[in-house]
Amino acid sequence: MKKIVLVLIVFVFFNSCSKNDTLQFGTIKGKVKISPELGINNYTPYLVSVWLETSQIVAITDSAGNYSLLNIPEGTYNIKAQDYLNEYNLIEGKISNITVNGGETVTASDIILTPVNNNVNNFYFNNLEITDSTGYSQYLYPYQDLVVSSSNIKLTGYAKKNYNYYLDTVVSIQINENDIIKVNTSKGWFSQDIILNTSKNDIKVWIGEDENNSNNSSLFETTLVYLNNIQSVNVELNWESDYYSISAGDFDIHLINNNTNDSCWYNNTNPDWGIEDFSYDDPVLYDYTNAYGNSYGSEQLRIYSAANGAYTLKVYYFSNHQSGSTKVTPYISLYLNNSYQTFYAPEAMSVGDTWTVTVINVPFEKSAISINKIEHLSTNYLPKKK
Ligand SMILES: [Ca+2]
Ligand SMILES: [Ca+2]
Repeated sequence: MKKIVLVLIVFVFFNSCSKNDTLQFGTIKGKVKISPELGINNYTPYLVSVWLETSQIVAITDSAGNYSLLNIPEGTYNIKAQDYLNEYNLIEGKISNITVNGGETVTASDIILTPVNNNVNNFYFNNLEITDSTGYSQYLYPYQDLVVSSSNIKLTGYAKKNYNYYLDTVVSIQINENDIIKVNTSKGWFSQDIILNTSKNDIKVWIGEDENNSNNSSLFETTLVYLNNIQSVNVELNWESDYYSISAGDFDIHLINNNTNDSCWYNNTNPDWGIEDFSYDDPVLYDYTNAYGNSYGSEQLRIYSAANGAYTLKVYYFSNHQSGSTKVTPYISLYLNNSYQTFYAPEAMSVGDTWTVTVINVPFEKSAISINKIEHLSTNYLPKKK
């Protein structure tokens, strides 16, 4: 034991003597490479910064990735190197414990560059768009309902693994629950013809071949709506009185879905009819203010494209907000796609009367048949105002 301690003391003594005598300098040479796991074959580590940790000594690589760190005081060092694959992707490498002796040149092991943020935003899409048969293009946005005019469309975009600037990848596309389509990218770009179902199409696009789509970081979801046969409904309700013009009275549109017996009216202005969670077949009721600023003005009801079925249109005379006249004759303008009809109540109505105007059949095989029947204070089936 005593012997070992003595040897150590002698070693320290000689070592410190030589340092104090003259400061010695050496050189470190080496090479910077990119990790082969990234699959980036044509990366050139040219003008990459290389430096000694805990010193100001820096070098820049030549076009073969070689560097020389000069005039390094004797000692042991860590060496770092950094470069950018592109504006987003910093790559970095480090080697440790390289010892330099005075007057010598050390050849260090290669510095291997890998992405700094390997786990952050690994994947990304750009310029995802669809083009229909007429050449009309629209960009896609996540969780959007986008209406397209044909069932055959082209889906194009740019897809990359973030750190992998050069390597092409595979994009997987799934429409509703159909088979997954796999398409190779070319310099990141891909293009695929797809066929849509009528109405709603849930689109999923992700980077990679993973069937289970477990890597959700790359998942892009949106909805494309193809309506091959638009059945638009537009109802406008107006009325006049013999005394106070349109301010007299408050009439309400009731459009009843005969399949479900649900009514769209001012207290149920936007029910989900037809396909669930799909807005294009839902009615929307607009209750306008009148010339006096009251909310009981004219009313309008629209369906972008109604689901097949029968819809009964009624008008209810809720109340007369004016003193004076109570007898009022409302009228309906009905647009079924481009065909237009006007219906007048067959007689002036009193408060509490219900006018059954027509039944609208979808698809529109013919114009809506007028029923034009008024029931006087006899109906309790229409919802009451709260
Ligand atoms: Ca009303
Ligand atoms: Ca719906």
